[in-house]
Amino acid sequence: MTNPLYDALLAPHEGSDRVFLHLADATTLSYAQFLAMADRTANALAALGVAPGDRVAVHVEKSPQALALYAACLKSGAVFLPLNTAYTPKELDYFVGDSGAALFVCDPGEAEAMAPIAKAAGSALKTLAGDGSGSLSDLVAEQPDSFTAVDRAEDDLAALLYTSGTTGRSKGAMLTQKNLLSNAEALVVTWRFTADDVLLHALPIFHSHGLFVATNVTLLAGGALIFLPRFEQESVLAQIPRATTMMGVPTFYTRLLDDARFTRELTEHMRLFVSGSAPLLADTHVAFEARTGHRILERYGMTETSMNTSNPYDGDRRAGTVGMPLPGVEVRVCDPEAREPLPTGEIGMLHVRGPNVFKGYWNMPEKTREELMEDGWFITGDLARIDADGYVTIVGRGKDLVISGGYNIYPKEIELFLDAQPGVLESAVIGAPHPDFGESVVALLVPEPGQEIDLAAITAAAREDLAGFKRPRHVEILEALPRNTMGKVQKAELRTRYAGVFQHKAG
Ligand code: MCA
Ligand code: AMP
Repeated sequence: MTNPLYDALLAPHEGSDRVFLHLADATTLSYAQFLAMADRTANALAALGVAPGDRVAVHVEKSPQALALYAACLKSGAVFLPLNTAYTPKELDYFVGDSGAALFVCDPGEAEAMAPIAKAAGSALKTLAGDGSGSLSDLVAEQPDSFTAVDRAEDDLAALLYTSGTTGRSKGAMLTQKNLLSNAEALVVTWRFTADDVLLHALPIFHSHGLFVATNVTLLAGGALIFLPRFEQESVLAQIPRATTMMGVPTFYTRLLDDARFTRELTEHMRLFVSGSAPLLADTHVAFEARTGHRILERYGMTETSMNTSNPYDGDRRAGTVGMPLPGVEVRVCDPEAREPLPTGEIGMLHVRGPNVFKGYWNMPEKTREELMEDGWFITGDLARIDADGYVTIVGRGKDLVISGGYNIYPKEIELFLDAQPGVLESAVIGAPHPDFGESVVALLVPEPGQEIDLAAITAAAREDLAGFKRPRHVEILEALPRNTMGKVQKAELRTRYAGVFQHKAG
């Protein structure tokens, strides 16, 4: 028996003195040091009673120790469940409870607030800070630095990643060993990653992009990461000279373009810039090439599928498209209702099939059946066109989704929150173009007859209940929402009406 992810991503580097992590404080961690840290962490998980298949929920700052916790889960067969650091206790309560996590690791500063959540879910609670300290680290420090990898089958779960849902309830995407490994393999080949690569890593590690795409690809290739705690302009500019590749959401690239220090000279040595998680405007693609001489390679993925398509490494990286299916991945465009393939070039619902497609939603068999068809095709919710030469263009979304700085926000979740506020009869939430985040959230509120809406109170309540990136950045009170003859709120009209709301507004 084997453990496919451990065997491919970690085992080849056991004992290696090569640098795996370049840290912001100019220190480094070799593969051997990192893997010893992972082994001690795996022993700590075992000491806490975490068994293969158990979920480990993780709400911590980005750090080598947090990454070692991921590696420890892979090696010990636990299911890694990373959570956005912006989530509030109210949001976390659902994820920890729904997943039935055996262990919940949080920041020491929030341990008190998290204790009741862990207790209600029956999870052990340990802490880990961004500087690597905490009660988990204390336990890890006492452990031996060798751990025998636990056997895993291809179909066993490696990770559970929650994605927000159209109904307002988040769904846990079950990702298997095979899902993650097949995707890393496809990306290493497609993007030509080697042991010589040094990837500038400024993404969070609680999402597919920073965790699986950037990290798994680097591990599989045996390269190194410049592991920054977050995207921060100064440190990114300072580190670019040491990197060969960078991965980011479009906001990273528009911010860099806004800085005169981001020049052709600074980036001349770079091999590759990859963009994804949100649409890269064709204008940004063009401006980036004009400034640096590099054509950003745009790819397209989802939490449920990891990466699906990519522009070619050699060949035409076409602005505004997301390229062709990765090796082993099939895509088709179908009629949204009939679910039958449409002729080439027509716009319809994009379906994806392949070893990358997840196993289903955690404890949601009906949702799984709705979106993952029996013959393996997954209905992405994205509207697309496939040209005769195979290039896929995402033209819009069939799902009511806002993507802000690479984070997904489902309007329904915000509407449910707003509707429950005193004085609010109903609400509509839409995304409007935003110069920094691509899109940001606009909320339109209708008061109960004869009542006043207290916007300050709603803002305060939003701070309690909603992660910062979900909070509306523009709120207006309307007498009524525009509706069609069927009584349905006309969001398209609202989107047109509020399209310019952030264009001249900072923040
Ligand atoms: C932070 N804020 C945001 C966002 N991020 N508001 C809207 N959208 C955002 N994305 C708010 C905070 O709540 C705070 O508000 C204020 O901005 C400053 O926070 P700070 O943390 O300093 O912000 P930042 O450092 O400027 O962060 C922006 C960022 C970050 C660098 C673009 O959001 C980021 O790293 N995004 C990457 C997301 C990502 O990795 N997505 C991949 C998903 P206040 O002041 O009110 O408190 S995986 C995926 O989509 C699929 C699989 C795929 O294809 O990759
Ligand atoms: P997530 O829930 O984070 O997995 O977000 C996945 C969604 O992000 C997809 O369904 C798309 O709507 C969007 N997305 C990811 N990459 C791209 C891209 N390159 N262009 C357009 N949309 C993208």
